[in-house]
Amino acid sequence: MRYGYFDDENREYVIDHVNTPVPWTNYIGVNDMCAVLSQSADGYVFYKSPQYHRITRFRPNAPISRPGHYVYLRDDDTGEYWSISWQPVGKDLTKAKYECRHGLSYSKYSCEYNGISACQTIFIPLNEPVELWDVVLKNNSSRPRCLSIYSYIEFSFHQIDMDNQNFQMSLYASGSSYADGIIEYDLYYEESGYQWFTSSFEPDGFDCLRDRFLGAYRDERNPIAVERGECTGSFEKTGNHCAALQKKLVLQPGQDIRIAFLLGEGKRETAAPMREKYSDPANVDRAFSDLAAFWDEKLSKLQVNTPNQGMNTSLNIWNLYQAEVNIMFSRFASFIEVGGRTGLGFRDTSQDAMTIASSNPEKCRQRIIELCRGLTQQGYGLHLFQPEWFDPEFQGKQQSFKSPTVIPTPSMEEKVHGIKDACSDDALWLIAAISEYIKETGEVSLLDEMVTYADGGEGTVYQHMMRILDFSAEQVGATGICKGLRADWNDCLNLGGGESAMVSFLHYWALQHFLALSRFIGKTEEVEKYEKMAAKVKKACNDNLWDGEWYIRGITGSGRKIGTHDDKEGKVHIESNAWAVFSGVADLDRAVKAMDSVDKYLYTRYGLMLNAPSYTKSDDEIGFVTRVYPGVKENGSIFSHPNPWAWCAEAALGRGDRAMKFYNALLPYNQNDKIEVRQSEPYSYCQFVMGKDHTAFGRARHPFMTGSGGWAYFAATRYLLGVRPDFDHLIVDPCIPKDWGSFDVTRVWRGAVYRIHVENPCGVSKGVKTMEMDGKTLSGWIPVQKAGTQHSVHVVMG
Ligand code: IFM
Repeated sequence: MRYGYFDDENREYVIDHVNTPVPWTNYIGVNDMCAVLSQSADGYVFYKSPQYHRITRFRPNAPISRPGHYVYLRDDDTGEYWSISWQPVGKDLTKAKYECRHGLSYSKYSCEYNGISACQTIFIPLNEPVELWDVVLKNNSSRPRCLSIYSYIEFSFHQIDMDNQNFQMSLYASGSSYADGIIEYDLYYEESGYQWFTSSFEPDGFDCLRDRFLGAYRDERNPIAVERGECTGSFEKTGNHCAALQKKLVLQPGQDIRIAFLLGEGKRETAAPMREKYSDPANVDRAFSDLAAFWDEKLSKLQVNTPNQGMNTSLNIWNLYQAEVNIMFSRFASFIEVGGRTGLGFRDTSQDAMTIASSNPEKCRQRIIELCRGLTQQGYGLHLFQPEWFDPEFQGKQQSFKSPTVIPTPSMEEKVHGIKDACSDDALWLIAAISEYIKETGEVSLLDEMVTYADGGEGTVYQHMMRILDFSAEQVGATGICKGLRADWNDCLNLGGGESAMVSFLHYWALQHFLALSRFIGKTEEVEKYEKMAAKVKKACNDNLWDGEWYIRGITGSGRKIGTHDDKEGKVHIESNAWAVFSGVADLDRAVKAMDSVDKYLYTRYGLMLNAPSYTKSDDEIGFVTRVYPGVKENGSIFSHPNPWAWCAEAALGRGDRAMKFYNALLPYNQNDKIEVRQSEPYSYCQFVMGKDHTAFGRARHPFMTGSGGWAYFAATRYLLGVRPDFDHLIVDPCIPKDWGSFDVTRVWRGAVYRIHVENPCGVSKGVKTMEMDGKTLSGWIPVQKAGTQHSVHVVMG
């Protein structure tokens, strides 16, 4: 069963059955302001921080997602009313036609009902903190129609804790007012606690008080003001506030009208110029096309054309979009993560940064510096921190968007908790992010940039990298394998003083990145030192972690191996095996066996399970994972994020058919017509899909806010299609299914465009026989070309 389809030409996902099993969301905004909105326009918007500066309210975890950013229409001749998005009025879908198009940073809601067609496009211009609703109404009937149109949003207390738990002050410190077509909302105790709402028309009515607009014992489904056809003109100091503006219209047969609504950050003085600007539809169109150009630029860095249509749509549009949304809005704004946290998760941000190096090098660099500042002198990263804590620009200042009365500046002890808080993998990911950034941009000088440590002192970026590698070398258990500490990548595997196989493999991978970089810049002393470290890590791994057919997952504090052939539960794990192979620790024989075991024990038609069989008995030596229901999240679900690690491992083995089998199983696109099982958005990877040990096997949960989109993009483009930059050349080394005859990749790298056509006449998975650029033979790779130039590359596999 399907609820929509991919419209690649418009780069939209079209939901033509809007009653999806769960809300299907989109992210609006690319800068400081961001709205998370569903296919029914339910959702919320925040400015900079979903935790401290929420603008509109959202009632989380409710049976129906409410409220949202709604437009109501009323037939003033009959009194009948509906909304442009299907919800909140929720008209009978057999009588009204609804559609939602989720595009790149905008959503378009449309309906046809009762002879009136209406469309509401919501977007946020590139550099202005204002949410625009571009509304078009048309009378398709043969008689003049008297209509009323109403906007509706509900304002939120800015701090999410106050909004959800304690209203005893906020409720009496929030106020609204109306003047000259502009509603202003304020939080009296905040210096900069203002928002406004306005429209391109002179309103015929308004309400600023939620309860006056909705009416007692009613909700967004049936507001009394809409039912009666008159707003009440309410506003007040104290209470719950909304922005309802009403306009009465007469539309002649065939006539249409275009209206703008605007929700903005700041005092009412900032509203008037915005109102004037966006009352001109040409400016609305310009802002919308600027947004499209912003995405054109990003997506154009890499476009593919392969025999796998799902892969094309996903890589060309949705995976990169998901990765960019993650890097923009961290992981804390969705319908699941409802803004309860702000800040950077060290490991997540490092990986996110790595995966968008090609489309967003500036952001990647910014994150690298922020993460370096979040690294301690000892070499571990702060698991969760606010970049502002360590940003010289913010020193001694409150974040301007926070309430000065409530958020204290944290002390050093509050910021840096010591090693007890450290996760064993966090900082290792940063090494790869730095290396990929330099490969992408060629900016080797980044390594010499001085950056502070979180707990004082400073060093170059290169020195930060060495501290990270040294920390992992020091923090080892009796066997020489890295300690698990609070957790490794798997938050629920809490091995403490025990050892994590995955982290030692990761350490080896990070060392390979560092060594390649050090060789490139001629740091012989460091090369010598870290080559020795790498050899030691490799030996420790191969001496201690091999179980005969696969690699174990770790060793508990009491010395018990987990993930062995003797285990009845948690026998095989994806992380250790994929990383043993992808990192280069495993020799060919072991690598083949390990990945065959992954296929044998973990493969399902919806992707690879994280571990199998799931744990059913609690065991605190292993960690919280054993207290999670079988088949759910970290306990035996199809956790999306590590799946691409297995594709990379298969690519390293040259097994393109197996890699593509894994890839296709997880691909959300391939579940577009299985929504009765998947339930969630088919245009976004979800954090996890219920595993075989759960009754809801195949049900996906937690869209967008997961590193899976970024990793899928990174793995598929760089290791399956095989186009990846090195420090001074571009590599083309595909690993594809044998039945692919050819494919194309257009890659922009360091300002030059490479149109790469790969042919596979002999039906192989791996191996490049010849490579030519602009008619000249190349010796295995593509040297850097001048920025601004265009090149045709012809690759023959065999
Ligand atoms: O690796 C973590 C991530 O940091 C947060 N979400 C869950 C993942 C696996 O535990």
